[in-house]
Amino acid sequence: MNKVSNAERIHIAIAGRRNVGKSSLINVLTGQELSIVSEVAGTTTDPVKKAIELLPYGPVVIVDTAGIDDEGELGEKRISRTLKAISSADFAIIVVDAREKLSVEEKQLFEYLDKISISFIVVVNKIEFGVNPELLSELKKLNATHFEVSCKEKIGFETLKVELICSLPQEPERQLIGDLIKKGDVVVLVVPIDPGVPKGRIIKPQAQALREALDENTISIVVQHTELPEALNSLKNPPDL
Ligand SMILES: Nc1nc2c(ncn2[C@@H]2O[C@H](COP(=O)(O)OP(=O)(O)OP(=O)(O)O)[C@@H](O)[C@H]2O)c(=O)[nH]1
Ligand SMILES: [Mg+2]
Repeated sequence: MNKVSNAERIHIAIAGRRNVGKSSLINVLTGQELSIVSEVAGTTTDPVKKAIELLPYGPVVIVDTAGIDDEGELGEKRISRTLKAISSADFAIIVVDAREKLSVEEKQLFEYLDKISISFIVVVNKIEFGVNPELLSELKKLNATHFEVSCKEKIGFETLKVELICSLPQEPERQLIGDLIKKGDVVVLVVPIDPGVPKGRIIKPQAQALREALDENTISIVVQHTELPEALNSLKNPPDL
């Protein structure tokens, strides 16, 4: 029930110029050394996907990408892969260096995201050196929501996480059984009562399945597995589900 395939997870692309701290941000956000970090510009060369649990939101895929200011023929190929990874994501985090103004590539990236209608937030990283006021006024002009952090000093992450989760697209709730049943079907729901579940409660997927069975106007019989044989024997015909 908890297994969610990568294709079903929300994809969050992390993009920006080389060396701004994209891979560092992923490591701090996840609390794991998932991505290689180094002072050499161009460390991440290809989009790297990592399936993670972004608590309390749930399962997501984070996509680390190569810098949007990469150079040379190979650099151009990397940029086009980065843009492809961004365009197939559901949301983007654009990382910028707190000391610098926006570069041409960054401005073009914001335009690109607007054009392809991908929501994003801006993370201003390396704030322990101070924040460039011109950068802030540029971001304000662009109406870009930004958060100030230091991946090195691990500053600003509580707010960033909360706001990131609020900004993510909400997944439409997937149906558990609703698309398997129709009006008038006889449905037997076997609901095991786990000793860990508090008295008077049933767990969320069980409640959701029951609700879907009722919404579809089925004839639902709810039993524990111990009463299942008796329930089946009491039916004239085998149940539809
Ligand atoms: N001072 C400081 N350095 C940082 C911070 N975040 C990252 N760095 C350093 O910046 C350098 C680049 O970090 P990465 O996370 O590899 O940057 P990146 O954007 O993934 O770089 P590429 O993969 O090369 O595009 C490393 O030396 C990091 O240690 C920060 O908040 N403050
Ligand atoms: Mg990197």
